[in-house]
Amino acid sequence: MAMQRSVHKIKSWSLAPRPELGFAANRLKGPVSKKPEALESFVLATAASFALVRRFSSKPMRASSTDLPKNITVYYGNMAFWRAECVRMCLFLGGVPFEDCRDVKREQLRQEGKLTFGATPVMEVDGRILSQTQAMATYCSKLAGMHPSDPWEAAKVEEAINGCTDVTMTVGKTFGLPDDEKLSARAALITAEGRLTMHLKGLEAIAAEQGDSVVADSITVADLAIWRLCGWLSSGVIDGIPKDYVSTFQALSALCAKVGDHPKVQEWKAMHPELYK
Ligand SMILES: N[C@@H](CCC(=O)N[C@@H](CS)C(=O)NCC(=O)O)C(=O)O
Repeated sequence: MAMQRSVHKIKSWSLAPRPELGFAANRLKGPVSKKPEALESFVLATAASFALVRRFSSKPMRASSTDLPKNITVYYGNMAFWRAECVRMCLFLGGVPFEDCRDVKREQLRQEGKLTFGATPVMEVDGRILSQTQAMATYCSKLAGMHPSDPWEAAKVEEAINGCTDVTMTVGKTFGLPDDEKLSARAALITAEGRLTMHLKGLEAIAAEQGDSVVADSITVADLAIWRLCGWLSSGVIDGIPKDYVSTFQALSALCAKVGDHPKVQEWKAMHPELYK
């Protein structure tokens, strides 16, 4: 499927030293020269390089089109489950062309040696296979220019995606239960002290740090993942999890509303009306 690539402008930045970075001087292990002027130039040069890194790191960097792989295929069923959907949507939002393959059966993928860990989603990138949601999300987020280059923010993205995995594992454990045990097990999960509530409180805390997103002022692959995770939990398809359960988490609700309002997200939903009614 050919996707239109968005044009990114790179804002200019200068190497001018920033006085607020004077802390760099305090972190030096020792002067390279005893001469005060040499020390001063060393400190200024160090401060300038810190300034460069800080300015650069506040902007996500999209891989240039020459860095992009030639062929990307994402394999998963025709479901908007967060694992595949955050990966697909991340590529879509970043204008990275990919083939969205939803009709190849798991058995065929297995026979073709594409299921490294036996599970989906997986993606094929110029003939190589990548699996595990976390890895794919980070990889696609980098290709799409949506991955924070600030290490802390990047870690928060990963933390949130791991939180989505915790939720999935906890809910997933109830799927195999006999019907008469399933509802009571899920009722226990959603009490104030329940395990699902505990996981969602974690995601809520992450979103609440910025009010309505994982990272300030930008949409990340983690926001997409949380949005779809909450969509799943609120869809009414999981018997015993009431549709309004997630709405009790304010920051998560605000995050979901914000992601849902994003023009590219609306565009994506319009492309898949059968999944987003
Ligand atoms: N650790 C994997 C788990 C993926 C996973 O559990 N996928 C499900 C579908 S959403 C699956 O393929 N389950 C079948 C199985 O594990 O045998 C990941 O992070 O992607």
